[in-house]
Amino acid sequence: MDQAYAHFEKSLPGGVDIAKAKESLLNQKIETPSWGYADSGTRFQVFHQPGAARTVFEKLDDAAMVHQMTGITPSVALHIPWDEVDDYERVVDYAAELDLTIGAINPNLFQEPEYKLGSLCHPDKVVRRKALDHILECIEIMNITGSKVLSLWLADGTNYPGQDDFRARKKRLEDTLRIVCDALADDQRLLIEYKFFEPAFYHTDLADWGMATLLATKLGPKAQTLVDLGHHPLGTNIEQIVAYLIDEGKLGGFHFNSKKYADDDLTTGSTNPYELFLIYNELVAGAEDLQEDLNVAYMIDQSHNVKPKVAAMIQSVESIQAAYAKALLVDRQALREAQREGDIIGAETILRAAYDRDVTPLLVNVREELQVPIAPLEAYRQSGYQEKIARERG
Ligand code: PSV
Ligand code: MN
Repeated sequence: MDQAYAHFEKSLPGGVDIAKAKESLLNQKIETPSWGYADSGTRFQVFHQPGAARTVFEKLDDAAMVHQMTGITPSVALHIPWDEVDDYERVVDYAAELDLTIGAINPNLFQEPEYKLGSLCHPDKVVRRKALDHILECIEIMNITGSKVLSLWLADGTNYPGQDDFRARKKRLEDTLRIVCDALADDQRLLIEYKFFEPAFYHTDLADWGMATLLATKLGPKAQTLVDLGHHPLGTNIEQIVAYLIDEGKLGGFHFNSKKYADDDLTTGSTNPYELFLIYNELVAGAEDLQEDLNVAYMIDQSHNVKPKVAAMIQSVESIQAAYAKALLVDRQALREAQREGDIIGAETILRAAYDRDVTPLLVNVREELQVPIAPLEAYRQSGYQEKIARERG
């Protein structure tokens, strides 16, 4: 054991079980999104990046690099049809050669001309059927890729008051998603993602966690809620939403990213690391109190419009890992005591002490055990991979 780590362990409060914290970090898994490796932009401009992945295979190559550097990103989410291929077995085999698996399948219900008035909520049943068929096709893909998560973001909404009937749309959505849930195997889950606006600007059919969770509850155990950190109005207390969903057994997964204004899709922890820590604090406390694995799909959902993509992903993984490490170091017993006694300053100080802690020695220790570089981002930047893909992919 090196000196820095020994010193780190000695400085921890008595209530922290460091062996358990280390075990949790060794088992942490974060899924990266195929689309985070490809060119992306805003509605104003897409800035092409030399070396940006052009095919699903190149996206997997990049994801494999992230996994090689971090050791905790073994699966990749696909977006259909962005990642559409004739032969998904080939994708699975290619991923396996890279030590990766295919994770969540994301249907795309927002880029066809027919979806102008919505997809699953569209007033015309022919369009609803098209959207449903696309999801059913995604379930078939899941069956080939071995994916357990169908990740559904519904872009449906209206732009003007009176444009459509809220209740009729709600009913259409419920009816189609029942068919979707029936088509899923018992070990597959539908994760329902909400977002309060965009692309629709008057109303969104699944605007917040309450609507998503109400629907998931009606749909039964195969359906859960997905929390995308960028999908809330400013000032929303996301950690409270997370706590509620854990308590209801409805927290299905995350889309990690960071925002300053709306759905900015910036790299996780870049503008709000304390919020990320507070979210992990609820996850750790929830798992401890319930004494069970919460079975949450931890996924990143970012577009790296200006940052180099692979480096941005590694940077995000490091931020998430650090937030988790800090949350694992909260002295829970002391926190509970402070809460019982109404010691507000004491309780907050306990949280801040964990947040302010330098977890580098712990993460170095974990990375050594995972047999990955002790400083993944730095190692990546020195690896020459970025230059290589820029050269090879043009
Ligand atoms: C929508 O903003 C979203 O968060 C959904 O998860 C999409 O599938 C993803 O971004 C990619 O556009
Ligand atoms: Mn998302």
